[in-house]
Amino acid sequence: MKKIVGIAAAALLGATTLMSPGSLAQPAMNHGAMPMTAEQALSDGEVRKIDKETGKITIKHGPIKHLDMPPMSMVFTAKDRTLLDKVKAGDKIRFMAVDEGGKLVVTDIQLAK
Ligand SMILES: [Cu+2]
Repeated sequence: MKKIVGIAAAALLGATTLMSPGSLAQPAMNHGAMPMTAEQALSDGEVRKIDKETGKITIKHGPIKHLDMPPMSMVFTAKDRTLLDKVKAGDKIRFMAVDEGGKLVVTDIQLAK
């Protein structure tokens, strides 16, 4: 009996995944929003400190593959200071960091869900 229930649940899960409009729409949306950075991925992080005066943000981040960086806490410069308006210390974020002549710049910040 237990086995039959398991199979039914798996079939249900499969059907839900196939029919969910969100899972289909998401990749297309991301692709359209960031055509220039298609080869780079957003990194996970947690905001530690924000300094709007200097446009700096301290992020405890996970591995950043395209920068060849292991997880650490470090200071980034915001490309646009308005990026800092939508987050606060303690927020879990996903962000795009790029190396601009040795300076690490955050070009995009999204709140992680
Ligand atoms: Cu780092």
